[in-house]
Amino acid sequence: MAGLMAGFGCYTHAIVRGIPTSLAKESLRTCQAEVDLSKAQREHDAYVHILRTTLGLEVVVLPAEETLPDCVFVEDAAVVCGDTALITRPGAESRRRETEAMKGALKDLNLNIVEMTDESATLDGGDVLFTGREFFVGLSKRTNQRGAEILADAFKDYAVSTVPVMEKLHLKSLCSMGGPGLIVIGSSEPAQKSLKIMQQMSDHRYDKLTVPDDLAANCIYMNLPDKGQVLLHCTAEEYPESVKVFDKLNDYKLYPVPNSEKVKVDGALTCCSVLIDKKSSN
Ligand code: M3B
Repeated sequence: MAGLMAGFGCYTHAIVRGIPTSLAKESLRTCQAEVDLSKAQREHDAYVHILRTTLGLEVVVLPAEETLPDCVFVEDAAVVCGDTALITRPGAESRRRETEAMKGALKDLNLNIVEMTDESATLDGGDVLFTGREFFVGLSKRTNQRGAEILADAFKDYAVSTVPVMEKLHLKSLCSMGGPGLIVIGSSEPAQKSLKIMQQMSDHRYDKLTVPDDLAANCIYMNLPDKGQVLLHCTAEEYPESVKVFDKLNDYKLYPVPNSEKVKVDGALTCCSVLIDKKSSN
């Protein structure tokens, strides 16, 4: 276990992307809500600042593209594990071209690129949970079985299991990893059902951290050389009850990250970066 999980959460690089003006009105969303664009920009700047300045990652910023209103949500365009990058085929037609700039950036970082060319396959990175020892892929409105199969072909060293995503947009709308072997999970019935399925499908016994709000379960764990265990999570302004749970974590450096605007268009913390460990890949 120690061997298999060693290196989980270690990152050297992050890819992010600017917010286009078109996000405010044209980005896809499950609920109608008015987005304050300049607040969204400020929050995104703060997010990038934490990655680059506070945590010391090498951050590659792709330019915003007006014709791609959802392009800031880079997580959906690629899945990176070790030295392999799978370029996805996003489930929403309007998001397909988001992968072009992502592919260029991942090539520049010398990763092995695998492309999802099969036109029957769809996959959004937001449906992919990598636990350090296996993948869970949410089958959702955006991700299908064929997409999960292609992911399994791309990452042959790991088991891949599928989980139906009920109600929510993506698997990671209700969970994420909070550490090696630790699944952070929301309290709703669909979230709890998804966790049960993941537990049933795995040979491993995961620890769990349950938070009251599903969206608060989307956080970013890192293990960095000079910082130790790091968790980027929601703020007390947005989800006070869930923050109480994070605050109990010992041995973690906790960073609350404001995300009041991007969340209105279904974007959470993991959505806005693709994290890469170049130390593992060369
Ligand atoms: C969100 C895309 C929003 C498009 C990410 C993961 C879960 C709640 N308007 N994409 N990857 N979803 O976040």
